[in-house]
Amino acid sequence: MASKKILFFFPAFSSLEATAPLGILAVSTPLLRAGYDVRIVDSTITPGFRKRVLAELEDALCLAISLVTGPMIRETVLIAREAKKLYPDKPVILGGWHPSLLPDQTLAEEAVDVVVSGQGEDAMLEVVDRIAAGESLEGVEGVGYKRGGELVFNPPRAMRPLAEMPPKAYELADFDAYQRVTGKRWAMYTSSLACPYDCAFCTNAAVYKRAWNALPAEQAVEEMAGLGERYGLDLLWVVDDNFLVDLDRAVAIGEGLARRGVRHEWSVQATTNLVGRLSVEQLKTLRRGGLTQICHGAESASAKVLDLMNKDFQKLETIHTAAEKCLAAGIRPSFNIIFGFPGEGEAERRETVRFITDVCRRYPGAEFWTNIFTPYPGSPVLPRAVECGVELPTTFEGWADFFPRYTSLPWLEGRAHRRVQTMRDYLRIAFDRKPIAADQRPSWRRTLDRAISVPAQWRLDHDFYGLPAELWLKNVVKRRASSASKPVVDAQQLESEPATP
Ligand code: B12
Ligand code: SF4
Repeated sequence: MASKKILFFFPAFSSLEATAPLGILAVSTPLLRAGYDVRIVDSTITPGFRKRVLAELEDALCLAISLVTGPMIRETVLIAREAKKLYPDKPVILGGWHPSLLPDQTLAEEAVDVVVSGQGEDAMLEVVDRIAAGESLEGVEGVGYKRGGELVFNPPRAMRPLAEMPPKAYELADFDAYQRVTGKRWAMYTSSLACPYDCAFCTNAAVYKRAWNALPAEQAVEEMAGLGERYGLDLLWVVDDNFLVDLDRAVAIGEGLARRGVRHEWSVQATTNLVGRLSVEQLKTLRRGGLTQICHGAESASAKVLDLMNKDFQKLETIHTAAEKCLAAGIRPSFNIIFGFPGEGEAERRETVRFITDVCRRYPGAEFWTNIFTPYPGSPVLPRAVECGVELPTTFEGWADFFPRYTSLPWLEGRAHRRVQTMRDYLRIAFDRKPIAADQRPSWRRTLDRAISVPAQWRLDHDFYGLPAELWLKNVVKRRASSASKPVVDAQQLESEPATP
C-alpha cells in the first residue's frame, strides 16, 4: 500500500522573520482531511535539516517544497537533488510564487517532477491522490509534470474565493521553535487575496488577476482572535496585499476585535491612498482592536518614478497624510521604498532620500525600509527591464541570486550600486525601525545606535557617504554580538527587509 505520509520542506528565506509557512499550512488542510499524515521540515528552525529531510523521506510518498523567487531556490535545488539521488522514485513537487510564475523553467530542472501553479489547496490533494493510486497526472488543472522526458502542462486552475477555502492547518506549526529564532511569538494570517492595482514591479496581478476577494469581517474576527488565544501570540501579521480595499470591512474587523478584547497586536499592508480615506477616529477603532502597524508601499518620492511604476493612485501627499493619521491614532506607519527602478536617476534618488528624512523628522515614529528594484517574472515592467539590459536567468537555479537586497542592475552597478547600498545602510541607522523579530539589543547597543544616527543623518542631508566609519563600527559590534547569540541552526540567516505591499 502507498505511504500516506507527505513531507514538506520550507527552504530558508534569508530573513529573521521566521514563522509558520502559510502556503504549506494552506495546502495541508485538505491532505489532513483526506487522511494523509503531513510532516513539515522548515530549514530555518531545523538543525541538520538536510539529514532530517532525507530521513523523513524514507517512508514518505513524496517531497513537496514551497518557494518564492530568490535565495530559497538554493536550498530547494540542494534538497531536491539529494532526494532524487537517494529516492529516485519519490516525486518532488514544487509550489508557491516562483513555480507559479515560471512553471516551464522550474519543471525543466532535472530534480523536479511536478509543479503546481496558483492556489494549491485542491491541486495538491489531487496530485497526491493520483500519485498514491499510481495514476498519471493528466488533466489535473494547474499542474505541470513529466511524461517520459517530456514536460506536460495541464490547463490552468480557476481561482477560488478565499471564503471557500478551508482554514489553514496552524496546528502543524512549531511556534515555540519560531519564537526561539525571532524572540517573538507570531504568525501570519490572510483575510483577503489580491489587489485591485497593477504596480509595474509587482507580480500580484499575474497570479491573482486583480480580483480582490475577502473573508467577511465576522469570520476574520473569529479566526484572528482564535489564533491569538490558541497559540498565545504576541503578533499576527495580516499578509493581505491590500487590507483596506473594503474600508467598511476593515473597520468592522477593528470593532469586532476590540469587542472580543484581543490581547495580541496585529499589523497590515495597505496603500497610502486608502489609509488616507480613513478618519483618525476609524484608525483609532482599528487601534483599539489591536492594530499597531500599517506597512505601505511608498516606493519613491519622485512623481516621475511613481508614474513609471504605474502608481497613479498614490499621490505624494497621501504618504504624509497616512503618516500623520496613523501616528494620531497610535499606529506605527511603515513605508517601503524601491531604489533603482528603470528611469530613476541620481536626481530622483536624492528627491526620495530628502523625502524620507523629511517624513522621519516631521513624523517621529514613521519608519522606512528600502530595497533595490528586482525585475520579477510576471511583473509588467519586466520587458522594459530586459530592454534596458537585464539578463534573465535561463535556468531555475539561476534565479537564486535574484534578491532585492543585493540586486545589481545594468544601470546601477559597480560604484553606483555600492553607493546606493551604502546610502541604504545609512538610512537604516539614521532613524529608528522596528523589525518583526524582537529587539534583543542590550541598552549599551541602543545608546551606540542612537549616537551613530546623528552623523548618519548628517551624511544623508549632505549626500556624503565617503569613509563610512559608523557602518564599520556597527558591523564590528553586530558581528561580535551575533556570534555570541546566534541560534543553532544551519540555515543561512541575514538581516530582514520586509516585503513590499
Ligand atoms: C509574508 C510574505 C513574506 C514574508 C515571509 C514570512 C514567512 N515566514 O514565510 C517575508 C517578509 C519574509 C517575505 C520576504 C520576501 N518576499 Co514576500 N511575501 C509575503 C506575502 C505578503 C504573503 C505570502 C503568504 O504567506 N501568502 C499566503 C499563502 C497562503 O499564500 P501562498 O504562499 O501564495 O500559497 C498558496 C500558493 O502559492 C500555493 N503554494 C504555496 N506553497 C506551495 C507548496 C506546494 C507544494 C504547493 C502544491 C502549493 C503551494 O498554495 C497556497 C495556497 O493557495 C506575499 C504576497 C502574497 N500575496 O502572497 C509576498 C511575496 C511572496 N513576497 C515577494 C517578495 C518579492 C519577497 C522578497 C524578495 C521581498 C524583499 N524585499 O526582500 C523577500 C524574499 C524572501 C525570500 N524568500 O527569499 C513576492 C514574490 C514574488 C516572486 N516572484 O516570488 C510576493 C508575491 C509579493 C509580491 N506581490 O510581489 N515575504
Ligand atoms: S505593489 Fe501593492 S499596491 Fe501595487 S499592485 Fe502590488 S500589492 Fe497592489
